[in-house]
Amino acid sequence: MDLILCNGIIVTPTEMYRADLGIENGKIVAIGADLSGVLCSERLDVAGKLILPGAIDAHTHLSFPFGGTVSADDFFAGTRAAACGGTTTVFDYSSQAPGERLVETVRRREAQAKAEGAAVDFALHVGITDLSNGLLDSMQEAVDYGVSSFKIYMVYDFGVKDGDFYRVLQKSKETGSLICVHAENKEILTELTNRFAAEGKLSPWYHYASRPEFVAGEADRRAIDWAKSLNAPLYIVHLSDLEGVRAVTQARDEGFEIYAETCPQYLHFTCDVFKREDGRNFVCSPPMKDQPSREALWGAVRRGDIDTIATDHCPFQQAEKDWGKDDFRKIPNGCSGVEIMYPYMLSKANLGEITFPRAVELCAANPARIFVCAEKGSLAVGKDADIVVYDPNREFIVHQENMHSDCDHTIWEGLRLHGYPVRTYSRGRLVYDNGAFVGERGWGKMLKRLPRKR
Ligand code: DUC
Ligand code: ZN
Ligand code: ZN
Repeated sequence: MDLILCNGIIVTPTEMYRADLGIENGKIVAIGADLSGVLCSERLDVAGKLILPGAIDAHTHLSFPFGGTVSADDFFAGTRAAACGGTTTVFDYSSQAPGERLVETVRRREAQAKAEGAAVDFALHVGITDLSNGLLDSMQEAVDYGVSSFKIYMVYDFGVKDGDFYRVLQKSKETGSLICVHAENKEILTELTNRFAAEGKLSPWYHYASRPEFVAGEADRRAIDWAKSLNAPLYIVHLSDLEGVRAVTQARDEGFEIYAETCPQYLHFTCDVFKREDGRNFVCSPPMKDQPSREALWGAVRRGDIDTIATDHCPFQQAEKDWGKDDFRKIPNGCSGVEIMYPYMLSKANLGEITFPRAVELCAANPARIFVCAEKGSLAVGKDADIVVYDPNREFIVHQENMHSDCDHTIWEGLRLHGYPVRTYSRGRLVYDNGAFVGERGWGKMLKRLPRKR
């Protein structure tokens, strides 16, 4: 074997147990109570540490053209940051250009990721923006190529009309794909934005005030109703609000295949951040909501009505955020998160707020299952050796200087974490070691995924 991690505590979605874990040619090849008799090139004693599957961040925007600029992290910088936070697979939301067949979007972004040099493995979802001229039929080509998830934006200039969303949902059933939706009511948020602007109310607080709870909740309910009417699966991205939690929970109780993702920023912050002097740095869509929503999200995380944690990682440089210092409409929407997701959730586990198996389920096993990444997301023989060694006793305070993104600030500045990853392996290769990125540009491969079972 190439490497044996000995004496660690293995964490799966259902249990934690002491074992040795062996790696060969990038795969997990053995898990056993005692592998001390097995020949290997390197043996690492990880007593007192947890051995976890690498996380999967199913929601990032790398090199994303948005808000008059491009997000700060390209495929290399974003995946370097991911590796240093124990995330070994990222999904990028790649947007279809007008008139582009969806498989062309995939090929274009795959080439871009290759040129920029991803440091860990990645997969793509495609944001559908144009359904003219038979482009709906091109969903099948993308699925055949290995991309079996698409996104619909109910907001933004590039969002699609309700009827097109409905057609995509219907087509997803035929193609074995999963539709992810950014649900907010565009008409209402535009009306509120214009009203506040006319009244000269342009501070970052009005980003939230123009997109309050009901703007997301109403759209969540509508999207879920359409999926229910077609009996099509639906995945709600970045769920942020109490009404949305209720809608998801109810639909699931009724037996519908509705999945929900939330992000650390909605679990940790409330809309109060928009009153801060640096409130513009927190502007993302949907915005963080009030305390009852935050509590509802934690409740759903604990009882299993939220399936995944992802980040919506889409950072912009301080100078770009400053464009909207006096006018929230000019702030590029998005924040950093990819490096902090797993440490944040694991720290919550370490503090007893959720269990370690639940953190692993939310951050690794569930995204692998929902988005059909058969080789990822769990510690089992035959899986890719995407592994995190976690020290539950290491205290860590987030500072811009100890992060690995190309962005020049972080909304997580000063966050105190209890426990932190000390090593990350991507397909058996060490990519992060005790504070330092030790991986390589271009190591990451694109995952081609199978369609979902129909
Ligand atoms: N929301 C953001 O904040 N940034 C990127 C796209 C999105 O929907
Ligand atoms: Zn979104
Ligand atoms: Zn997003």
